[in-house]
Amino acid sequence: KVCVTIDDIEVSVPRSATVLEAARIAGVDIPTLCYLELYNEIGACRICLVEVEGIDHLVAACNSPVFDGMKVRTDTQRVRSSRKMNLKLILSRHDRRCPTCFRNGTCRLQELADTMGIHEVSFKTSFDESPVDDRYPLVKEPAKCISCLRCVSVCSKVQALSVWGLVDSGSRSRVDAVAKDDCSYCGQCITHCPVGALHERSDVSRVFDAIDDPEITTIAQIAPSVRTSWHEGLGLAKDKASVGRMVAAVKSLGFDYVFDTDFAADVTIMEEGSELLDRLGKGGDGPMFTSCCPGWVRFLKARYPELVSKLSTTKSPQQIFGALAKTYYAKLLGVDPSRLFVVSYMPCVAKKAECAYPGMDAAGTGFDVDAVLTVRELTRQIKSRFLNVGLLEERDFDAPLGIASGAGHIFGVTGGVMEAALRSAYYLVAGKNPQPDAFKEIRHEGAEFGWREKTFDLAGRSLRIAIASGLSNADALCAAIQRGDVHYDFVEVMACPGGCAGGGGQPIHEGRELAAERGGVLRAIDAKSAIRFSHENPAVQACYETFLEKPLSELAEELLHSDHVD
Ligand code: HC1
Ligand code: SF4
Repeated sequence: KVCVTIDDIEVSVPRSATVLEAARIAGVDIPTLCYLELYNEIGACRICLVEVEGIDHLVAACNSPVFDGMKVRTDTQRVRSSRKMNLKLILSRHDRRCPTCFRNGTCRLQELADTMGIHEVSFKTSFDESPVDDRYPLVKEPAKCISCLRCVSVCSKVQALSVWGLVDSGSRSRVDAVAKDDCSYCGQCITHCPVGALHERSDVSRVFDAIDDPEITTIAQIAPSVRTSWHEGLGLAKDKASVGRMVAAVKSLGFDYVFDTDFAADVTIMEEGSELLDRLGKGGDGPMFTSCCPGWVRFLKARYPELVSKLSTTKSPQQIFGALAKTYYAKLLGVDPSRLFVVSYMPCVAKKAECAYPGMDAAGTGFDVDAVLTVRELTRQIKSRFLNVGLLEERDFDAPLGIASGAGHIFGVTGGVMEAALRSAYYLVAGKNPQPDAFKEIRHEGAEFGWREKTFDLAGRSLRIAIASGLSNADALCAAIQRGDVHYDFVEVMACPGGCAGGGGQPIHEGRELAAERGGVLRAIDAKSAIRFSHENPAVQACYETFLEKPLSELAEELLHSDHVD
């Protein structure tokens, strides 16, 4: 430990600490902009400048190490005016069209300009006027980029990809996509961008158009983890943000039916659990990979094409929902499936790409899922209708595609798909249920997500499983499988750290990672669920009895499986 003085406050801090960390220990707030703990400690923006006794120039607090006896001043006239000057220079290269920006209200640059008292910028303004390309689910707005390099760091360090890079030099240097085809569309660059330079393609108006069309029956499905975060951008207190109120809010937008993706997650388990036992029975070369995360599927195809055959052929719950909505449910309604418009509310950007993949058209209407909106887009929709959500009366999901088990709910948290699958696979092998929490050892404690492995006894049969979230963990796991260092029967991978709870379509909170907290909400919902097993979901049982017949039936294969080839 070393002794450091920050603005007359003496603190003892680890020798490896930075000035920023020491200040935080002392309870002194130093403003930051480009800084991202662990991933982007590069001092690029020069907003965290401080004065250090004995050093002539100001230093960036985020990447300057402390030394014993160090005396730091964080709020002198010189510090304040230098920070202001640096922020004005950054603002002069930014388009400053705040009122029409997706990040209006959640932008770190906007917040800093306000708190630092900058309400005019006299420098000549010049920003990158390259056109915006919105053909892809993930959109870059060059005019808003401040070259903080957070996207570059998150993409490479957390996701083991290098889609973003610094191009050109000098005053022309800027961040651009340098390996576009490798993009998994996980959206982690969006949730870590401090400004509006990166965002999802907006599909909001397409959805409102469908809702307003009297000829169209609109159906919404809501993904597991949306129920943990839908309120975050609305300023709605947690205790008011019940699942029933979320359903009421989505119904208020004008949908004819509001259903639960978690119903389809239960169907996924029926298919994927049966597929696993089938593959094990055939003694195939393991492991079987889960395939519900399109970010992971894109990553595997790009990085490890030789492992693609190990992906489960079972479609994701989003796509199973779409396929069943436009076949099974269209029949129940007596409506031509071409008159149905299915909208998914997802914590995910990659799902916008998934719904348009070849083969995701089981009903022959073009798309089984017509539009995918992120939680942020849901927030915008609710706000645009001036809904006072806190006063809405709670509503139930519609039946039957709104009935789900606890196993379906935990899909949205890392390890959840695995746990749900094991609960039903045990039943299929043993002919009786395990304890619902029999496989809880696979769960992560806290927010340190990574690669975990375990061997479970499945009624006398030993099953080696692994889970990973975050693509750098997935990368390490795939490399180990290829080297033959590890051997598993079943592997769950989610591209985003913590699973969909930490998804790239979730609300953004500068510098705060909420995946663990949101995941805990899903675990609590599971624990309180009357039904804990996918195979006990009565709506799923009815769907098989009256329509699909049984898991892996010819119809189930046709509607609910894909070979991931495109
Ligand atoms: Fe997910 Fe899934 S859990 S992939 O994260 O398998 O997006 O929440 O909807 O499809 O169910 C996302 C979440 C989601 C699918 C399910
Ligand atoms: Fe999308 Fe979830 Fe995968 Fe992230 S983990 S890419 S949010 S499906």
